[in-house]
Amino acid sequence: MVCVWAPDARSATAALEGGRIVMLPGGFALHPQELALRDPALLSGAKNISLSPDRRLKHAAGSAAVRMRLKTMMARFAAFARDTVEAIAPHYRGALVKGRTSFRPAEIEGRAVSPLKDDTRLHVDAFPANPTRGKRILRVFANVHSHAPRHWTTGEPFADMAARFLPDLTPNPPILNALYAAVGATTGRRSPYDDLMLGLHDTLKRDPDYQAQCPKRPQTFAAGTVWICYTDVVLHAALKGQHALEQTFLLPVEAMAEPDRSPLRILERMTGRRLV
Ligand SMILES: O=C(O)CCC(=O)C(=O)O
Ligand SMILES: [Fe+2]
Repeated sequence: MVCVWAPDARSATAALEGGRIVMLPGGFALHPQELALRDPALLSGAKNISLSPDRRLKHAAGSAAVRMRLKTMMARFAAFARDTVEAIAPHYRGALVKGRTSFRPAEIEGRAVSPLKDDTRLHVDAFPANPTRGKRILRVFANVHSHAPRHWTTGEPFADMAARFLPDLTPNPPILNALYAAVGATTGRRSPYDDLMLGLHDTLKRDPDYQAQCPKRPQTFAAGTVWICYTDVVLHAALKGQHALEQTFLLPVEAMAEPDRSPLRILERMTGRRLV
């Protein structure tokens, strides 16, 4: 079973750390004045509108009033997401580092994107320009469509996938990662962990045989539902759907209930070396 419905606190933390998706029947709804924001015309030059933790809105078109409404809606979702994670996984209280909030008003299906940006291909998340240096990527999603579900597929367990692809990957020479940081191509220096995670992300998306033949399971998120998972271990592809909100949190591995289940520790065991 990949999805778990509204578990109690101990089991939610264990489910998330075990690579499951925790689903909640609701809890976040748009306000009446926000309904009209569900409009792909508000996107400007990107697939998502984003709000940074320091409250800068990016990739949003529209008047100052519309942009203010977007900001208010996204900030409200960010607060909801934190309250929700802290309620279902109290173990993480005080340790969650807030990342970006995103609003996704475009239909996924049929969108033209380059292979590496194509989230309809199964992948684990890794941020090319924002290395996490081992921190977990925990994401909260809400389907705010009036009625249509959002469709994902999920794949095999992380360790099975990593066992298949890790032998072909080598971390960058440290000098290259230092250079990326020095020229501002990355925020902070990439670690070997970041190299391997991005390597897995890219290798998966570029491998049509794996995409076609790997184990897959459909996941449907009905309009109104909220779901939470560690997208650095859950192999996922978003196939179809429109109008979602998403909040990213980073969590230090030491703040997990079971740090050994982190991709950092899994990859360190598999490679026999320290990766951060
Ligand atoms: O938009 C979605 O439903 C998920 C897309 C995705 O793969 C991601 O945000 O990491
Ligand atoms: Fe993803």
